[in-house]
Amino acid sequence: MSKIMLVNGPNLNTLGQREPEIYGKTTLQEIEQTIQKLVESAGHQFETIQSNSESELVGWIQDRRGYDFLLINAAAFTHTSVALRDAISFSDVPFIEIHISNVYKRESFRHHSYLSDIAIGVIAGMGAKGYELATFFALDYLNSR
Ligand code: DHK
Repeated sequence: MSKIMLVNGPNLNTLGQREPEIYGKTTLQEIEQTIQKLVESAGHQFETIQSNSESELVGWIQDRRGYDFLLINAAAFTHTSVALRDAISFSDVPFIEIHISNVYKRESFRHHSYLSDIAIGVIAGMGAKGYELATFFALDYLNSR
């Protein structure tokens, strides 16, 4: 049994209400429930966190050093946080970087990520479905280890 973690960063608690033309109408709770079902029905353990606090996310990821797989939408911290990058590197957990929107079609400050070059892969622009696609990848990855 592997441990898969889903991490969501700042403002993603407002999904469903926040700029639905960009982020869609699916709520974070719906996303978390969908991913939990996928992970648990494959026989793995699931844990999730959403935080608006960089410090809380860093602490949580540090504490999960050696877990098996991380699915992370760091939201705005993607573009700003060396601290989050360092925590993920320390945790030594393989991960997929997720973005709901296609960040490359948006403002140029969203084009840079502090995480992409240390991620296994990046999913952007596929809406809430991106979380499911990342989970399918993670399950496959863990199966083939
Ligand atoms: C979510 C955010 O909150 C933004 O700050 C990022 C990302 C994009 C997303 O598309 O999921 O720039």
